[in-house]
Amino acid sequence: MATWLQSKWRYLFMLLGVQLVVMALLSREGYHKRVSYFIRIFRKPESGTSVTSSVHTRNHTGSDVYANLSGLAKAHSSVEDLPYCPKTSPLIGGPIHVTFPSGLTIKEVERKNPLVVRGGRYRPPNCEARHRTAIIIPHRHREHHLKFLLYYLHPFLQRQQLNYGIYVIHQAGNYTFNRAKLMNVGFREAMREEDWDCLFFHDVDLIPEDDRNTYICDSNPKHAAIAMDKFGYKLPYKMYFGGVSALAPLHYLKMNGFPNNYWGWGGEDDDIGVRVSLGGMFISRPSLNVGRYKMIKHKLDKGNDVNPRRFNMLAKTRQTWKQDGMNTVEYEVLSRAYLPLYTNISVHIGTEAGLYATPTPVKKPANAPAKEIVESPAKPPAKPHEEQQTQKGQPTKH
Ligand code: UD2
Ligand code: MN
Repeated sequence: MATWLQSKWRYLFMLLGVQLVVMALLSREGYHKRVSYFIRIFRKPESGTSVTSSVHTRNHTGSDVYANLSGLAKAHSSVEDLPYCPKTSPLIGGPIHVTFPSGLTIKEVERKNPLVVRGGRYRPPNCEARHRTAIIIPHRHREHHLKFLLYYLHPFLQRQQLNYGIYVIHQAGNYTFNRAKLMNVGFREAMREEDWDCLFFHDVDLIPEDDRNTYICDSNPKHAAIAMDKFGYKLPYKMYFGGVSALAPLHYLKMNGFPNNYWGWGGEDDDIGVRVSLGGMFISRPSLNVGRYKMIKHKLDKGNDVNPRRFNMLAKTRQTWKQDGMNTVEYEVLSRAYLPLYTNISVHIGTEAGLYATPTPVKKPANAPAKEIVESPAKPPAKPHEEQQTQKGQPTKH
């Protein structure tokens, strides 16, 4: 009996030894995430910080967005032998519980998303994704909202088994904000990196509340944010196209992208909606109980005053859409940073008068611009920019 036990122990120790060697090798090969996953299996379940435990709380309005993901790990070393993911992801759980705990940090979001790689990229570890989706987020001075969006969006997209990437398009400087032009920049810069088959144009402050709202494209441009808390979870009007929309690259080019000349708040979303029909397409929508979003409460930002010309401009979309859009967008990328949770592209987009002309004296702030912005010297004019198209930025006519 004793000798039998002894030999059993010997085998167990040998097995453990082999495992340790394998883990050491994997660790050296750079498979840190896989190794730490194995180590986590042997440890007791995480107790969680106050932040995570408050977000983990399940209640009748939905489940924790991270609930279905804890078992995911990189199971295959080579990508070639992966089977396609099922048509409907088994990880989808329906309604998601959304709260905004004050103690959440970006480090915590990173920790919760161990399979997201540099630049905010992800692909399902166990199967080959059927869809490649880029998320384009227009941004300036909303880091607080961005943190919450990343906290919810990463696991939301992982539940849908997508191959995805998150791009934050940061408008440099303090000139009036231009949401639609930033989207055009995001489209070109994202497509330059990867052959995405769908692009989601996403306000930074909108959190999806149901993961059946799949972030893939339809055969027509899709308006995804149709039921928002701020509008009583109803569509405010039929042609509404604001918040979150999804277009395949072909849709985007068919409507000449988005307008570049809406500076300040409002109107650009309706212009985009009109462009969809001018491009010979329809607006598709998910159902009201699925296209649900919570908007983080906020005031109108500094530098994004209501655009008083928006109604006049909207009345002319039929005449202007072919002359202003993706075919005329010009900008200068100031920096591109592949951060752990997203790719940050800082961009100079100029003003109404063009890329480098200053129409009215712009008040320079006393403090330095945001850290990631690198004010690069103007490029020599002889070397044409890939961004700069044949037509120069058109001063808007009023
Ligand atoms: C509505 C629309 C939005 C857009 C806007 C008018 C909803 C939910 N959204 O949003 O899609 O049509 O009206 O322009 O109805 N942003 C910054 N920094 C700024 C200003 C804006 O990052 O200083 C970005 C950010 O992604 C934000 C988005 O632009 O979510 C829209 O701006 P907003 O949130 O101030 O406007 P809102 O909520 O009225
Ligand atoms: Mn908003």
